[in-house]
Amino acid sequence: MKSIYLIGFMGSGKTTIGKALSLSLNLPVMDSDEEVSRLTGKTIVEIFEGEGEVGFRTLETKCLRNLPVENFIITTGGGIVLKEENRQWMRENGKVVLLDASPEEILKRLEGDKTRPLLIGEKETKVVKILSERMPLYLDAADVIIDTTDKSVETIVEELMNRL
Ligand code: SKM
Repeated sequence: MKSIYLIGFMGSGKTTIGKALSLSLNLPVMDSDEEVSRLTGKTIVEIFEGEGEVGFRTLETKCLRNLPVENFIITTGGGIVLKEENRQWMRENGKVVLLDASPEEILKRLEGDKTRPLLIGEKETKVVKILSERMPLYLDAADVIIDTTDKSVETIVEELMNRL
């Protein structure tokens, strides 16, 4: 089967759902952020500090194209949809699932998380702003949309499996 790309904002649950889905479907999972780190030997924070967001996006696009397009679950960086070529790549090569969550839920899940360079400072304002700017791009890429707000991991995975 074609790979399943999980997309969504930081804190939308891609990593957690990716692992649970991997067990349910018996498919391995890979993560685009982890691939970027593996390729460069640097953390995402270090890449943002050294090469800026533009440098990171170039590496992210390169890594996306090297991830398997069959029989894998691919969890993606929250901004992977910013590039039209990435949205197109995922649409053409896999099944794209958007994990949606309200800004309130996202803020709750990201409490104390210091690994997100784009959210340094006024986190609340930034989440609302970036999420609303990106929503059209997430919707453009997605084949399936799952609202994760106030749902258990089991419920989300069950819903997702029914809609694949
Ligand atoms: O890919 C990382 C990075 O921190 C950028 C990002 C974003 O733009 O939403 C999300 C993270 O997964």
